[in-house]
Amino acid sequence: MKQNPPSRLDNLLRPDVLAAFDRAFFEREGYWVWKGVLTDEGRAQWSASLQKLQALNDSVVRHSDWGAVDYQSRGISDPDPEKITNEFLAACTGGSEQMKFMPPELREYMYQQGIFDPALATDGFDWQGIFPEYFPLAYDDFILDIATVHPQMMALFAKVLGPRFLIDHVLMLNRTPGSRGRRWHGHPYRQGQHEIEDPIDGGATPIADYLHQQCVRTLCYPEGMGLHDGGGELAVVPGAHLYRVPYRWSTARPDYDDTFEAGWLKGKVHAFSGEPLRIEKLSLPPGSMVSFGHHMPHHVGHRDDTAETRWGLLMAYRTPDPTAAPARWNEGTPPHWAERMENAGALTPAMRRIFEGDLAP
Ligand SMILES: O=C(O)CCC(=O)C(=O)O
Ligand SMILES: [Fe+2]
Repeated sequence: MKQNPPSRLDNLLRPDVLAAFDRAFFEREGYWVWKGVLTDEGRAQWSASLQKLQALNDSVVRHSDWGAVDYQSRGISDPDPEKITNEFLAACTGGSEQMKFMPPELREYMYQQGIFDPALATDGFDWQGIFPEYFPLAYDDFILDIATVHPQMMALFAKVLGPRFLIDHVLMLNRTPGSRGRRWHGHPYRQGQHEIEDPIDGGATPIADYLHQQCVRTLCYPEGMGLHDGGGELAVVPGAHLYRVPYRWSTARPDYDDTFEAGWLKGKVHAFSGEPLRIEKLSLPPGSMVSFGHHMPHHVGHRDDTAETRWGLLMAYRTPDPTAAPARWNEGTPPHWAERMENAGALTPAMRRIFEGDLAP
C-alpha cells in the first residue's frame, strides 16, 4: 500500500463539519462557514506552520542586504533608501502585507522568475526565490500537502468548486495588531477577461447561473477571527455575489461599511428572497474556515493595537477556463518553482493537476 507523505496529518478535518456543507446555501448566499472544521491536531499544526513561515519571512526581510541586490539587471527599480533601514525593515515584519520596503516590480519578479541573489539572507533553509508569505507551499510540507493533495482538503475544495480545480493563489494573511484590513471589494475570475459588468457601477441585475468559471477563496483561521476577538474580522454580503460584479477589484478601495451601504449596496435586493442586501460580519471560533466566490464583496476590519496577530491562510482555487491558451503551468503557479519541483521528481501526478495549465499544451 502507498504510504502517505510523512507530513500528512490524516485526521485534519472533522468529517461531520465537512459533511454538513449545504450546496444550496452556498449557491444562494455565496459563502459557507466551516465552523470549527479543524481537529485539535489540525489546528495546532496549522498554527505552527503559519508561525514558522512568518518567522522565515521575517528573517529574510530583516537580515538581507536589500541595498546590495542587483535590481537593474532584472528590470526592477531600486528600493527607496529610507525604506531599507534596519528600523523600517523591522516594521515590515510580524504579519502579512507589511513589506512596504519592496520596489513595485519585485513581487511579480519573484513570482515569474524567482529572485536568487547573494544579498538575500537565506542561510539554513532552501530559499525558493519568492517570499514565504506569497507562496507558503514552497516552504512547509504540511502546507504543501493541504494545498495540493490532502484528501480532506481536496474534498472540501471539490464541494465548493466541483471535481476539477486549479490553484489560483495560496498566501498568508496574518494580520498584525493595528492592521487596517481591507475595504469593500470583490475579485475577478482570472484577469477579469470574462467580466461582463462595470466593476464599480454595474451589476444592476442579479444572475443565478454563474457556476462555471468560478474562483473560490477559502480562508483558514486556526486561532479564530472576529469583531470581539481583536478585530480584523471578515464581512460578506449574503446574495451579493449574484450581481456578478468584481467590486473595485482593480481600483482604489476606499469604502468602509457606511459608504458601501450608501453606494453600491443601496437599493439592491437578494435575488432569491427579495430582501434588501445586508452586511454580515463573521465571527469564527478557532479552527474555522470560510469559503466564498470571487464576486462576493468582502471587507476586513481593523485589528486592535493591543490584539495578538490574527493567523490566516488564504487558499484560492478556480475552475479551469476552457478559453485559456494551452500552457504547461497555470498562471497561479510560479513557473520557476514548478520546474524545479518537476526536475527534482517532487511533483506527483496528483499535485501536478493543481498546477498545470487549464488545457494541456
Ligand atoms: O482576511 C483577509 O485578511 C483578507 C481577505 C480577502 O480580502 C481575500 O481573501 O481576498
Ligand atoms: Fe479579497
